[in-house]
Amino acid sequence: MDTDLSLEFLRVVEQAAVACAHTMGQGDRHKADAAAVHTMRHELDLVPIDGTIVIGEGERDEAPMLYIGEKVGLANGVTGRSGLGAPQIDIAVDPLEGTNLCATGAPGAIAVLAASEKGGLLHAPDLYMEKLIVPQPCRGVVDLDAPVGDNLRAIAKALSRDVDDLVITVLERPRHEQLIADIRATGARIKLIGDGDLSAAIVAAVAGTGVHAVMGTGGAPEGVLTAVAMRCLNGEIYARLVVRTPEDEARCQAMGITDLKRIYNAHDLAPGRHLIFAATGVTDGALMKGVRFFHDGTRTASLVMQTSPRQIRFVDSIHSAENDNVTIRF
Ligand code: VTB
Repeated sequence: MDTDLSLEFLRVVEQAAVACAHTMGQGDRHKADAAAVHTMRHELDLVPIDGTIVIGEGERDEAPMLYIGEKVGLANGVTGRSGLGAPQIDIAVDPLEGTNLCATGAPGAIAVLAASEKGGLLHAPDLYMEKLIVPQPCRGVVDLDAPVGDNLRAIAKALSRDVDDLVITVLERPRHEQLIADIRATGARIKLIGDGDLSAAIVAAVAGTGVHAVMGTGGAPEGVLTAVAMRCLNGEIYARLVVRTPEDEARCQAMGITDLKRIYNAHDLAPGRHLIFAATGVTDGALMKGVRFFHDGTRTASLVMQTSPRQIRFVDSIHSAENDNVTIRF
C-alpha cells in the first residue's frame, strides 16, 4: 500500500475530529456522531483509493453513511476526479469512538480509521467481545481463559513490577462487577472508564502511560480496530465474540464466522500485511490532546501508524485560516 495514504487518512480523521469537537459537551451523542460520520464520509471520497467499508456504522438499512459494504474513495466518489488505477483498500471506521465522552466533554474521545489491503481485516459482526489487551512485553504470557489473578501476576512479572503497582483499565459496567472484584482482590489498581476501550487499549500498549492492560467486554468492531493498533504498536489483544442467541449466531454465520468460541489475537483480527491506523483526539486523552479552537485556526493532535514500513507518528497539526495575518505558535 502506498505510504502516502497514511497522510491522506490523517486528514480524514483530523477533519472528523474537528467536526464533532464543535458539539463537545452539548449532551447530544447522536449529533456528535453524525458530525463525525458526515465529515469522514466526505473526506474519504477525496482519498485516491477504491475503498470498501468493512467495519462501519452498521448494516446498509440502519446506517445512511459509512455502512458495511459501502464504496468510498476517489474511484467511487462523486468528485468527478479520476480514480483510475486506485488500489483496493478495506477500511474500518469508528468516526467518533466515545460518543458519550464527546457529548459530556469527558476525556478519551477519538476519531478513528484503519485500513489494509483487500482482505486484511476480519469482518466482525456488531456483537460484544471479551477482550484482554496487553503491551508488548506481556505478549504470550496471558490467557483469556486464565483466572484474572494468574494473568495479573504474569503481566506484573513481564513488566518487572509488583501486582499492586499495575493499573488495569475496565469499562464501568454492571457486567464487569465480578471482574472488578477479582482485580481488586489481587491488589492491582483499576482505572474505570465510562466509554472508549479502543483509546484505552492504545494507551495500555504504549510504555510510560501508567496503564498496563485493558480487561473486559466491549464492542467487537472496535476489537478489530484495536487489533490494527496493536499490530502497529507490538501490543496484543486476546478476544472472543460473545454469542448468546440464535440471532447472534446467524449474524456470525452471515459474516463467514463458523468457530464461535475462537480466541483471536491481533494477527487473526487484522491479518493484513499493510495496515494503517489513524486517530485524532476529540477530547483530551493520555496520548493526544483534544481539538483546540482559536479565532484564527484549529489545532489537532493525532497518532498515525503503519506496519510496513513501520512508522509511529504523533502529529501536531495547525489548521490555520487562509489569511496572512495569522500568528503561528509553537
Ligand atoms: C461501549 C464503548 C466502547 O463498546 O462500551 C461499547 O464505550 C459497548 O458497551 O468503547 P455498552 O453496550 O455496555 O455501552 C465500545 O464501543 C467499544 O468496544
